[in-house]
Amino acid sequence: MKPTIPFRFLMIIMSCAFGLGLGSCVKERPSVPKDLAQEALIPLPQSVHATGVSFAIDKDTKITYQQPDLAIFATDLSEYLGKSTGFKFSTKEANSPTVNTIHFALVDSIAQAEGYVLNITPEAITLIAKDHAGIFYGMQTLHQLLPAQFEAGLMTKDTVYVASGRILDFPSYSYRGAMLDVVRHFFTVEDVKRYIDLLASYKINKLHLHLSDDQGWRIEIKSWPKLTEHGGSTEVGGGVGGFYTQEDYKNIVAYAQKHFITIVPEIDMPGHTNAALSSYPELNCDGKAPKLYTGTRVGFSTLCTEKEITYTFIDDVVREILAMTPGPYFHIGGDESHATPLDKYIPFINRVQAIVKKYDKKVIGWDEIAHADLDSTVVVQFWAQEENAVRGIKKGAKVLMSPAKRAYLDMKYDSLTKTGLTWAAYIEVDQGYTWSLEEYAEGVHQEDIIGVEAPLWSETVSTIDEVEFLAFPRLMGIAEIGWTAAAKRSWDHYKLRLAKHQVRLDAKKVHYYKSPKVPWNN
Ligand code: TNX
Repeated sequence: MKPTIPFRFLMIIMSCAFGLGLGSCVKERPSVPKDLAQEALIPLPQSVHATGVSFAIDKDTKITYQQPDLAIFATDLSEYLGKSTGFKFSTKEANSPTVNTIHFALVDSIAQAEGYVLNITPEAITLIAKDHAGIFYGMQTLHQLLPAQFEAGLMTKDTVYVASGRILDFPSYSYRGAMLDVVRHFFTVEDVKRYIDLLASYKINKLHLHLSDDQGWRIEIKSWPKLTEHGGSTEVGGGVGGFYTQEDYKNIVAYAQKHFITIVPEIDMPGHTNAALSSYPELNCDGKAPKLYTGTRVGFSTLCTEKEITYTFIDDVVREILAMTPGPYFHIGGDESHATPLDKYIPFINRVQAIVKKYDKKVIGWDEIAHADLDSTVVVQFWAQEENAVRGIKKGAKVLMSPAKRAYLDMKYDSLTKTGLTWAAYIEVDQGYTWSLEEYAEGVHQEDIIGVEAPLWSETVSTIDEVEFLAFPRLMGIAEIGWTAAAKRSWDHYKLRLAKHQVRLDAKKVHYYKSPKVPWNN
């Protein structure tokens, strides 16, 4: 039986009165929100000033933009608002906002890249930024100020109100990333796009794809076709694996670009290379190809660092991938090369760095690469050993923060979590949030750090639902750590905002973990 409205109302009152569940008394978002400071925004903006009234979006609201290259944002917003209201919002170029408009403009007065100012008055909403990314991020904030039904495109057929005030916002760090291991288990182009949609809405701007490992090779290389034909044919547990054709990869890159996300491709070497070694015997020092591997051990494989063919191979792979990669980075892996002696590892990493630089790209590598020669263009991705991060800094490199104990999304939440690993820690939602980049490791200071990245390794993860379960809500906390100044963040405030996001996560059909640490509304 479908409960009638009065019955549902009574139930809510009763569950409040009898204290059934912590969150059950939390008030619904008022239909005419007036206090901008009470809105649950994630990541929290750098500054919010409320003015106590609201802007009404109705059938006469117009969307304008100050120059032609902003037309796309106006069209996107018109479609987004149109889906849920049924109204047709006109869009046109205009110098300044008039009454009942939402207006976009680029200005020189905003200093920070990706920053924006969202000014909401009863007359107009103006979104100004220094660059397109800033307009995009202001738009993500605006989405979070609208009712959650909009996330699902559900009809409201009504005037919609946005609380008035001024949000001045910019990221603390320029690198706010997530990593997906598409090797241990393969994820389709559609899966990756779904992940991109979710990342972008929390202002994450990098997606690092771990494209090769012992268990598979996931990116088509035309000059070495067996890498995917043979090396892409399996995954952990013996499934059929899979790979991205070059067209698939370009498709992912283009989709990411539209969402202001830079793809960072990784080819892990000299270790984590069994799939490549199995595809081409000449890459092995003994000239013999090992069998494909579907287990989860690490550290047993290595490219033959003394053979010239190895460097021809790497040059071909790097060249083909970079020809399709507009972003500035190439990730060379470099982790857990236990089968490569250090005196061979160092010259190997040095040569590989030179190959990447030849194609005018910046090198990123896991923290072990700090043993090699580095310069100020190199980024050391700190995951395990603080002394490697410090070693890298002393050589002039920058650091990307991914401490496994806090930022690894493949770690279980607690002992009851079904998927995931435990080698670094259990990471409950509060554990994943209550740390800061600049205070995590001694000798790693704010000026050394380019940002944060949350890796999700997929040994135990084989569906996008499982990816979402491990990533959400922890990734929202990581997004805030990268965006919002540490001094402005607090778990007590964050957990309330997170609870209010439950309706949005539900609307987006995200398979998130209902952590007992969060006072969810239902
Ligand atoms: C360590 S983190 C690895 C990966 C595993 C991961 C599992 C890193 C650079 N290497 O090969 O998948 O642990 O959590």
